[in-house]
Amino acid sequence: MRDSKPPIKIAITGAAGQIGYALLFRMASGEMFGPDQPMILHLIEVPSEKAMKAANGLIMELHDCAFPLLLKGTVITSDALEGFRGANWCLLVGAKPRGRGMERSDLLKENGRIFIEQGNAIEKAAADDCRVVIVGNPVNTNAMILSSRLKRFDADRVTAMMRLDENRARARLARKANVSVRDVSEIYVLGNHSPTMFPTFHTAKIQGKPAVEAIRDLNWLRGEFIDVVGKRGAAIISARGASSAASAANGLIDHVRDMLTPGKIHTLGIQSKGHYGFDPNVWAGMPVRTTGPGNFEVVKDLPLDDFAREKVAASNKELLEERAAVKGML
Ligand code: NAX
Repeated sequence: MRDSKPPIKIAITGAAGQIGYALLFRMASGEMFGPDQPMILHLIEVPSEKAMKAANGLIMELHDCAFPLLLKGTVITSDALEGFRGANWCLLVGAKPRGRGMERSDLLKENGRIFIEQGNAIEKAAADDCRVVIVGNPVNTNAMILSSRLKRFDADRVTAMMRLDENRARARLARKANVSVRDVSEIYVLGNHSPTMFPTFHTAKIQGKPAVEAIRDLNWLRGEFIDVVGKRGAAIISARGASSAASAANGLIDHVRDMLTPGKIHTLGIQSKGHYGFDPNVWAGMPVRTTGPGNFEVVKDLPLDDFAREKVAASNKELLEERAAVKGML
C-alpha cells in the first residue's frame, strides 16, 4: 500500500533515556502525528558506547513492533548537526539530571551549554518549518536559552512542555470530585515547571460547573491541590526511585498532537511577551489556541483574581532568577 503523505523527519535527543523508551513506540504507532503520517527518526544521544548501543536496541525493537506506519528511515548519531539536519520536529528530551550536591544554578549552566549547542545546530540544519519542543529540565529556561541562538525561526517555534503539569492538575481535580477526567475542562498551568507553577483551578469546570462550586473547598484548592500538583515530580521520584517517564512521554504526545489540532486550547510553555504579567522574555506556561498545524495564539482573557496574581508573581520571580543565573548564555 502506498503512503498518502510524504514522511516527516523527527529528531529526538536523549532517545535512549527513560522518557525516550516510553515515547518512541507510541510515536511510531501514530499517536503523536496521526496514523497516516510516515516518519524518519533521528535519534541523538551522547557519544558513549552505552548510549549508542541502547539507541540501536531501541530501533531494533521499533522494527519488531511491525507498526503499519513503517518507519521510512532511522539515524542514530551523537552529532547534533547530523541529527537535526532537515528535521521538521525537534523533541529535546536529553539533559543532565541534577547530581548529588549540585546547586540549581550549576544545573542551569550545565544544561544551558547543551541547549546552546543544540540551538546552534538547529539554526544551521533544521527544516524551514521546524518546531522545537523542550522537555529537558529546567525546561522553561532551556527553551529561552535555545531560542536565543535562533535567527531563522521566531520565538514561537520553541515551546516548553508544561502539559504533564496540566494533566496532573486535571487528574487531581477529577479524583477529588469523583468524576471522569473527561468531565474536567478549562484547567491550565501558568508559570514555571516547578513547585511555583499555578494550576488555574479558578477557571476550571467540572461537568460544566465552576470547579470552585463543584468541589466547595477553597482551602483545599488553594493549598493541598496546588502543592500536590507542583510537587508531583518529586513525589514520583520518591515512590519510583526514578523521575516521571511514561507520564512525561504522554504529556509530550498530548503537547504535539494538540499543536497539530486547530481549535485546541491547551497549556504550552512559550515566550510570555508580557501576557498574564510575566516578564516578556521568560518562557512561561499559559493557555494557547492552536490556529493551524504548529501555530498558536495566546488565550488572553483568562481572569486572574488577587490570589492568582500573587501566584503568577511568585513564579515570574523564579523565572527571572533563572534568567539571571544564565544571563551570560543569552
Ligand atoms: P534519562 O537520564 O533517563 O535520559 C536522558 C538521556 O539524555 C540519556 O540517555 C542521556 O544520555 C541523554 N543526553 C544527555 N545529554 C544529552 C545531549 N547533550 N544530547 C543528547 N542526549 C543527551 O532522563 P529522562 O527520565 O528520560 O528525562 C529526560 C529529561 O526530562 C530530564 O531533564 C528530566 O528532568 C526532564 N523531565 C521533564 C519533565 C517535564 O514535565 N518537562 C517531566 C519529566 C522529566 O523530569
